[in-house]
Amino acid sequence: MTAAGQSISPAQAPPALRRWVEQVASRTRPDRVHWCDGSDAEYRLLIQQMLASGELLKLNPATHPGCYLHRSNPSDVARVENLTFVCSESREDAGPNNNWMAPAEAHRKMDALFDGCMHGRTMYVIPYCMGPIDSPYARCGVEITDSAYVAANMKLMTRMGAEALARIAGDGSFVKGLHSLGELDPGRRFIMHFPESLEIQSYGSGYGGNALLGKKCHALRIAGWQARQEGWLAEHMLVVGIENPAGVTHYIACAFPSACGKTNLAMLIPPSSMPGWRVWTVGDDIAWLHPGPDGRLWAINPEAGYFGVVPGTNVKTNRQAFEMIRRDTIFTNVGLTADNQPWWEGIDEGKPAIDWQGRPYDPATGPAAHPNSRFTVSARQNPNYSPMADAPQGVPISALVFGGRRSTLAPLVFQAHDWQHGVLVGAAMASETTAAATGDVGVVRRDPMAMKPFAGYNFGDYWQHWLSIARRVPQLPGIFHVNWFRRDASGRFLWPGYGENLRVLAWIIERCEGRAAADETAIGAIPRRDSIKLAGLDLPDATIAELLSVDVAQWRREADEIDSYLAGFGSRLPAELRGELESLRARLK
Ligand code: GTP
Ligand code: SPV
Ligand code: MN
Repeated sequence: MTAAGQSISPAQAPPALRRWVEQVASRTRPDRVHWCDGSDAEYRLLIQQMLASGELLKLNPATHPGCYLHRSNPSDVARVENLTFVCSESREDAGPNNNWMAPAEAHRKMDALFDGCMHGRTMYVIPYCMGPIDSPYARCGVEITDSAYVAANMKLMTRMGAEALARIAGDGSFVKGLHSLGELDPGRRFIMHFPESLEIQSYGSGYGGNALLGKKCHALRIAGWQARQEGWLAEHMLVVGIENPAGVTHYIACAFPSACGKTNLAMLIPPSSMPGWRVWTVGDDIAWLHPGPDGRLWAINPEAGYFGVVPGTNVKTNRQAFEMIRRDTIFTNVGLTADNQPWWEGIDEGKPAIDWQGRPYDPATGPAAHPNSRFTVSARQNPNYSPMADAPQGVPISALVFGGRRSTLAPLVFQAHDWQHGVLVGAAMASETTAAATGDVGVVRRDPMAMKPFAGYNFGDYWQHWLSIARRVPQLPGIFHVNWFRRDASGRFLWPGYGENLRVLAWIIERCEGRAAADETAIGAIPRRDSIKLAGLDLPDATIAELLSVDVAQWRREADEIDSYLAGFGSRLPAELRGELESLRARLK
């Protein structure tokens, strides 16, 4: 069976792929099979079909050309961490940080769910490449899905179609991702990972990281497993180039938990009081980091688009992102104005008429846009897309930055003493939960390296792997920790954030160049007041002092909590990390 309009034929696929597609089709029994070629014409066709079926609504073409709204089922608006499983042969390999199910049991469960589930639907076969097509670090996969929305999003988010298929034929292996919307019933929803057989199976959700399998499922959970075996890292990190007024560009990679500012930092606009500085986006969510031939750590962005948080985006916080999503963008779960423009909390213009569920807007029934509403847009629409973003070898990394959303405790910025201490700083990260996943919002939880939801194996082994990077990379990047989210007693943010974050990044880069001054504290090196560029920023001295202070009594309690968290990993916890924690405690005495 083939569908009209497709321009690649199954005959071009390697036999292993053809066989798998046939097996899936005979289990799921779709009415049609469409092999995606990744062309613009195919994208337009998908859009037309979704407009006809009601899966998409066309937004005001005068103000938002090429923009569409998709409304999710209201029970399907975020990642579902409690329904996400790592199905390794051994439970210990998945670790206490993952839900685990035995592979045989998971396959039985999923086979039953997939049985006949695509009857009446089209099955899309989506070959995709994570990373530049010609990069030695790129990896391919194929997602089979019965969702046209997933196919259209994959076109924007990955290098999808004929070129990926050609690379798969050459590579000889690929990640097999099988996805069905099913009944969108939270009681029949599972996101399963089989790292040993490079398989992902996802049923019952059409949302983001649950359904776009190239993203978190492949590029973090499965790739992370492979990275450990092969000596590299797959991380929940943005990658950005910071160009100073002398024209020197440093690349940094930052791990912040979901909805904690990666896209915004990756697209940062320098404040007017920092003339000559420029920021270049390489990636906004995921980095694959490899020891390079020159002894440095190099990064590629496996993705080709952004699935970004909409609320809070406005001309002041991020004009660049705001302009980028005025054309050729798919919006998911935003509200609408009376003249059919997208509307969200924090847009700072217009008025909502319809909420994200399609009801007349009523503030009593909640926000107009869902707090986890998103835009999907091709990275090529970003005016500051780095010319190095498509480089096959990636970019060399000068600094790694961890960060969380902490209203207290964590200072604006500090630097780890060395790599091993930096691994502890990452492992000890904690952050207030956000709407990016189902569950409570605003509760502090441990989120090591911003990977709690995404590490596809035991965190104990993961930290050991991080420690081993020190032996593989002679010129290690510096490791830092930032916090843009400190609040005062009345709940207001102490730090203005967004573009002003460049002041902190400038200090980080100057530390890496050995130029900026710092005071050593128990937790790490903190900027001297005069070594951080504060000119043009109207912040009271007392606020700066508070942002750069270390409350030793509070940190002692934090060290106790870190201790009991790390103890949960038992014998898999690396001895070096335990030693680092003991050193931290000694410094806090
Ligand atoms: P994921 O896509 O879920 O991984 O999120 P992300 O880390 O890319 O977060 P994003 O940049 O989309 O920001 C999430 C929310 O935090 C948005 O509502 C932003 O407006 C807000 N935000 C981003 N940066 C800052 C900042 O520096 N300060 C403050 N106060 N808020 C910020
Ligand atoms: C995140 O939650 O970290 C995201 C969005 O980037 S999702 O694609 O749903 O994972
Ligand atoms: Mn993310």
